[in-house]
Amino acid sequence: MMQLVTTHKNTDFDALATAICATLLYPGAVPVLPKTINANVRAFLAIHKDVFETRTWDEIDPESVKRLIITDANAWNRLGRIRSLQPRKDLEIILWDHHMEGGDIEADWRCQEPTGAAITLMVRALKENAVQLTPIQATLFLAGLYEDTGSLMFPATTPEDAYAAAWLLENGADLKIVGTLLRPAYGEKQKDVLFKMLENADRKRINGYSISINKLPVKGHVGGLSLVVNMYRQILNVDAAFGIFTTPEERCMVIGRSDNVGLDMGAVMRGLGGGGHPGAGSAMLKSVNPDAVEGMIEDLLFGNGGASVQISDLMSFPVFTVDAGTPMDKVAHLLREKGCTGLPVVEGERLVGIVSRRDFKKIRKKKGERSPVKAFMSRDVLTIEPGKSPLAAARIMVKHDIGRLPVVEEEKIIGIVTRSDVMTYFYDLLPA
Ligand SMILES: [Mn+2]
Repeated sequence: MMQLVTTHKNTDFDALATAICATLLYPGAVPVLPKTINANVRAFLAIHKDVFETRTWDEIDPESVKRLIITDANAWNRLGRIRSLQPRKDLEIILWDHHMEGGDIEADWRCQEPTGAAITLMVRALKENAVQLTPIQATLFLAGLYEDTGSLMFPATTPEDAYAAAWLLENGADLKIVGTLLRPAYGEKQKDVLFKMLENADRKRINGYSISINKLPVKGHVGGLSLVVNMYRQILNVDAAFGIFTTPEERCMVIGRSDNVGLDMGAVMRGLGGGGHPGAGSAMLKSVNPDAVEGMIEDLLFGNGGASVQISDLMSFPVFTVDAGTPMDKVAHLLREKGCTGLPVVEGERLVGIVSRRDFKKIRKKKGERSPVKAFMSRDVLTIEPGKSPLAAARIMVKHDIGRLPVVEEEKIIGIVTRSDVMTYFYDLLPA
């Protein structure tokens, strides 16, 4: 029985690792790689030709294939020419993948879970079957795991990814080699693009987020652009950076990178017909005006139901307030009853001040307790608008050492956001 293994186009280390790993779990299976392979993976294969034998689709007799094992991909259009097998009814398909969305491959058997790297799922099977690894295999698998999880730092990383990494290290994976394999492909071409981007760099602030959208024509194929966009983002120190790269063939490649706090690149890129995760995403567009793409990005980020998290998503409401005419003894009673340290003071719906426990020290005479709160409240109240970012709220809280911020829209108080709301958000504890 002829068994083939294949994986996705633009093969990265996780894809190669899973394809090679499949040959261990399915003895006799032949790995067939797509034509487009990432530069660093290609370099690795050139050196390890004798250790990891792979084939191209031309060397295979399609009729002889009885079983197809697909790794690190769940859609036919992610595969190379091997997808000409798609109409075959008698083909047994086995699928190993960690992408959960957008798949159209109907497998007879599948292992599909949202781990950080696909190789993690297959390491589980290696452990269960007590498969022995050579150090070179362990090293390749760890390179795949580290590449897809950003060395276990990407937010999609799961505990099992870390256990799998530990097991691969136990089995002889060499971190020095992994380091060389994953060293980013930052060469002359990439340097050129980065310098040009920096020349016309501009930053803007929208709703408390800092972003930069850079439009640049490029000639021919330039790899490693997502790395360049990420370096650009770090140098500009913005929450998100976008590169809109246009080619003479009227193609437009959009790449977005964020620092993972509040701006979802995957959501933006899905809106442009591409994909990705919160930290990184990309999309390929045909014959569009880069200025129009810029507008679309801003709309996808900050328009209604946009890809940015806003204060209005975190704030509590309705807010308990006191009227400016309320006597202080009644305010004291309310504070005790509500168990809070301060209360916003309103005139009608307009926020005019805030009263806290320490304002009671200003009361000198006994009859002061009967005076209205507006005589003792503090009038310069820091507030935030509902469309601002959680980060903007955190900055104000840190700078002024305050624990709660009234959320104000057109002078009306519509909610309150507390230090714990902001913390909860940053630690992803929002109720689903
Ligand atoms: Mn992967």
